[in-house]
Amino acid sequence: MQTLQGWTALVTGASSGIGEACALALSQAGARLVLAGRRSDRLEALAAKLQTPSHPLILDVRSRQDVEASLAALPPDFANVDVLVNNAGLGLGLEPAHEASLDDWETMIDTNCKGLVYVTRTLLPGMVRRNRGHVVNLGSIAATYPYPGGNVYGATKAFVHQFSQNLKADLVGTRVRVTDVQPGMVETEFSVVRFKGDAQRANKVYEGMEPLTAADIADIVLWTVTRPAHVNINVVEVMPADQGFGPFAVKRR
Ligand code: NDP
Ligand code: 8X3
Repeated sequence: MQTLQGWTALVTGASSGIGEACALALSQAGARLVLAGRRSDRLEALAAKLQTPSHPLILDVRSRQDVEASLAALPPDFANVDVLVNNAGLGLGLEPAHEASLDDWETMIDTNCKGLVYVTRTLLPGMVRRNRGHVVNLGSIAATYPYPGGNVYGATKAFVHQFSQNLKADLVGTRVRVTDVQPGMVETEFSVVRFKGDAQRANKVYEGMEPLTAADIADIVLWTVTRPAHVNINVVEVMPADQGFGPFAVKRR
């Protein structure tokens, strides 16, 4: 296992859920942290809990200009990012495609695809120049397995998967690694966001079953990052024991 002492990690969406858990785990392993997200109070509270130095970065990943400017202006101690956890993302709605909100679709594409690409493209040259780095992307089982209402959310995560594979293709021969972590159900604020603040509906998603926790996913992210430098974990797909696959739908008349 590699130690992360002397490494700098940047986690997008560190203000909640999987991102927050990843920041905690990477800090416990010795990395200094850039904590990116829109809710500054959450980032400040997390920074106070970490055992290593950290830098809260108020950032909406959908703004290419802000991404480029704020990453270029990172303080010297945090400027050489070795580990990028592209975690910021969301699902919005579960309506069928012909009823779903086009605004929601656009927000998911802007965040999950374009935001992830902006941050990656901005930080990647430094990783290649230093010949050291790891990009961990938060994909989803929704990239592979379709479900009703998953329409654009699943498609954004399929983008994340193919982008991860193609990054790996471009980075062969460098010591910059790429991993796509694809979780199933994880109990975070994900469903509250998906259902626009309807906590009752969100709670029902996890009722009567044991979902994954954000710490379960952080454990996997940390595992991928701490493999020896010559080992690249391409994809990790993980589900709760209580989740499975649906049968094909058949409409009988
Ligand atoms: P949460 O809603 O708990 O966390 C999402 C994080 O993303 C928040 O910290 C939020 O921060 C941040 N975020 C959202 N939009 C933006 C934006 N425009 N700019 C910057 N940050 C943003 O959900 P999870 O922790 O569950 O989700 C994290 C990732 O994991 C997502 O990519 C999600 O798709 C993926 N995932 C989640 C699963 C689950 O079942 N929970 C399963 C599979 C994948 P803030 O609002 O402060 O900006
Ligand atoms: C989130 C998991 O199954 O709700 O990516 O799409 S799921």
